[in-house]
Amino acid sequence: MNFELISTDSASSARAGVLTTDHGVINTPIFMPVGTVGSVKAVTQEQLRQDVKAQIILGNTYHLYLRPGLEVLSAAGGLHKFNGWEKPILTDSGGYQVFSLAANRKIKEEGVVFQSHIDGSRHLFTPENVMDIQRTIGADIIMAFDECPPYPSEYRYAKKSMELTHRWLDRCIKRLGETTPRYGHEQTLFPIVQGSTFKDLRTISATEIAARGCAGNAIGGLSVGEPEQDMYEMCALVCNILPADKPRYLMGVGTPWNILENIALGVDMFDCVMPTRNGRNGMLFTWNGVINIKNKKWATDFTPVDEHSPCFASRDYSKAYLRHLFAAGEYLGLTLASIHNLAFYLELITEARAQILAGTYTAWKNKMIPVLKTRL
Ligand code: PRF
Repeated sequence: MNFELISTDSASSARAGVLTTDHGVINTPIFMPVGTVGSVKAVTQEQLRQDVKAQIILGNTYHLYLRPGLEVLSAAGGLHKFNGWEKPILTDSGGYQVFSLAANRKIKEEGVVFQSHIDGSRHLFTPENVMDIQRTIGADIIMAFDECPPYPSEYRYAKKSMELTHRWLDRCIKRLGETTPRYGHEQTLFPIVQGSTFKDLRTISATEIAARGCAGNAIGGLSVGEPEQDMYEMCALVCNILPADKPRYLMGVGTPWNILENIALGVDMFDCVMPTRNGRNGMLFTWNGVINIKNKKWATDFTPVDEHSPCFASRDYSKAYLRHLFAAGEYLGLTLASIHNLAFYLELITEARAQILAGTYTAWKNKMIPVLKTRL
């Protein structure tokens, strides 16, 4: 994997770059649609390519390991072959899902014992087997196995958890070094900074993670319920410590305005379920602000969902029609809302990149944020 920085904003830490993987090039900053089980919910791979213009998608180790399982993924020749997505894939390590989804989880030095949310079966995730599983899935970017402490956490717990995450990281690095890619393409490890909302812990964690010299770095443990200002403060602190010549990935963030603010702090990569999950719930993000499409006020509004978007799902269907689809419980509503929101996120981040390249990012961001937050 190679990362080339093209431009840095003069008034902020925003950067534009190019990340090259064996499955293709990613222009940064980038948003990665979430395809938890190897499918971005309600959206086809064709639509992701053509309409959303996704450059990379995310999968989850936890879900893919439980279903379809490693036997099927291995026989398929990896996730790219299995789901027909030939562009880059990043897999999260399960270090987050095991805490948010699994039952009866127990954290030990060795790893995490948990029960499947599907059938209650018992499993053990260790840094070593999580590396092996991600090798088998065949992701281009592999995440380290971490613990994401809840918010709020006691200082003592956050410190112990962070230290465990660092020890697990060294085991991840060792295991990955002892194994080889299964399908011929390169697989790159991103370690994850933790430390909850404690500045000294974040400083220690970012310093430790930077010292490992990995090809890219991630920031975890944010957007877990802390005030937005705390997220920005931690993100700024960590970005100032992580190496400037490596991509920085802020995990699980966030709203359109969160993304613009964190780009200004030096983040290059984002993922979040919000455009798809909230979309399926009728919440649409547009260039004019936020729409609740279920609202009665749209019943006879025959204007496009978002006239500023080139995407068919935003331009060729009216708010009234989409509201009707939601009211009638039609599957097409879920698909159109998901495609619209994802296309919007990709348009927004593509425009952010253009503004960085033009040297106008900060002024543009400050003008855009109040518009994006408007409740229509
Ligand atoms: N760790 C991992 N995945 C994550 C997170 C984390 O801290 C978050 C936190 N926002 C989202 N996804 N492994």
